[in-house]
Formats: sequence, structure tokens, C-alpha cells
Amino acid sequence: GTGSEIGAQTDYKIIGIEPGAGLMAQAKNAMKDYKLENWTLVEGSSAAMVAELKKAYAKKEPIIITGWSPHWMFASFDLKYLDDPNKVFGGAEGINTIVRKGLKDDAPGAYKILDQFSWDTSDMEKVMVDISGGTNPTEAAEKWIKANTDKIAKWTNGAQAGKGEEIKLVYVAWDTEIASTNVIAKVLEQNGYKVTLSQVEVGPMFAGVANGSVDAMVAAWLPSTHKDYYASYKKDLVDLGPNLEGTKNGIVVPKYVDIDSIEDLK
Ligand code: PBE
Repeated sequence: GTGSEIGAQTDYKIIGIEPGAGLMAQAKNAMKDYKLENWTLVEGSSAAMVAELKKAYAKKEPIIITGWSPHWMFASFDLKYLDDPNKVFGGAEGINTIVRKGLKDDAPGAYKILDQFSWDTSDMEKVMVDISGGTNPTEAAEKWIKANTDKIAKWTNGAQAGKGEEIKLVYVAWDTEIASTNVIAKVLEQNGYKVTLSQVEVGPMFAGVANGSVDAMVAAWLPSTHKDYYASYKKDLVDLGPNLEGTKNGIVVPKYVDIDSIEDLK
């Protein structure tokens, strides 16, 4: 059938990302659910996955990847999500801002800005496209901020200015989170805080905010992608709700690959 054809062409490999990513757990569940016993989910990184995609795409070779939106790759390549009739990749999903307990008292202005931080996928995509085109993340963030003073005014509305207090943000090197974390870091800086960014894996990101060694993250994909991390650390976190809605995860292929559903991989 189609599954064995595409399997032979791709060596039965689905190109994954960082092993701790929620998307990887979902992909493993999908492989069980759709009975893809012959297939391997390749662990690596988001950057390595995109590199593989670029290589295959240039030669119009079939490739199967784990993908998510928003992501600039959908603007750079003609891609499609495979249908997921069993809804293994979840339904409506968004990205939440989560801070440590006590931040509200220690840095009320920063807390308020983080709480009011909210934007659209099209905003985030603008920053991501600039970064993928070679602009450094700080500059891409500054450029977006300058062009969106109305949104910044809403985020900072009523927030008292900082007096140089340090705010530690933590994030994972996903393109979405590089964009959002750099934007919110700049906004906090412009409001009187000294911001430090640290890049970690997803488990330590949740653990760090929960144990208070860092102040905040704007990178919790919920309710599905990070549900296990969220459940383990929930009682030690302050969840400020979504900063962005309408994300999506799944199995992605270039449009020239002639399958439409995860079921076609069987
Ligand atoms: N992602 C992008 C992450 C969240 C952000 C979908 C690759 C994950 O799977 O954990």
C-alpha cells in the first residue's frame, strides 16, 4: 500500500526534534495509535530537523517531519499537515505565560507586563521570519516593538516601572520561543528591568520556574503539548494564561509527497 511505498522512500523515518519536546511524546503516541510499528522517530533538534527538510526539499525527495505552527518553514516551503483523524495531536492549543510564586510581590511591574502580554500568530511570525532571514533575535524583537507601539502600550498599561531589578527568563530554542522571549525581554528592559535569558531543555524550564531559580517563561504549550510537565509542576507555578492562541502540532510533509493522512503511513 501507500505506507510501504513512502516507508521505503524515507527509510521508515520520521524526523523528530529534541527528545523532551511535547511534540515528540505526541508523535510516539501517534505511532502507537496508528500502528506504525515499522517506523522510527528520529531524535535530534529543531535546527537539525529543518536542515533535513531543506536538503530533501531541494531535491524534491520525500521526507516526513514532526512540525508545528506558527513556524517560518510554512512560509519558506510548501508543506501540509497530515490528517490526524484520531486527534492524537490534540485540539485547540495555545502558549501560556507562567511565572514563579512570589514574583508578583517582588517585581509587580514585571508581573503585570507578563500578565498582559498577548499577541497573535501573525505578530510572532513576523519576528520569526526576520530571525530565519538572518536578523539577530534582539534586533528582530526591537524592530517588531517599534512597529507595534499600540500593542506594547496595552502590555505595559498600569505597570509600575522597575528600578533595575533582575528578571530571569527561561526558554527552549524553538523558533517560536526565541521570538516571544526576545520580544518580552526587550519590553521588560524598556520598562526598567535588567533581563537575563537562559536557554534550557523543556523539563528544566518548568523545573526552574517551579523552584524559583528563574522568574518566568512564555513558552508553555497547553493544554496538550506540555501537559505532563504542567501536571508535575502545577502546584508550584503561577499560570498567567495564554499569551497566544491557535498553535498546532502534527506530522508534516512537503506538498509534493502524495499522502494526506497519518493513516496512509500504515
Ligand atoms: N514545539 C514548539 C514544542 C513547543 C514549542 C511544538 C516544538 C514542544 O513540542 O514541546
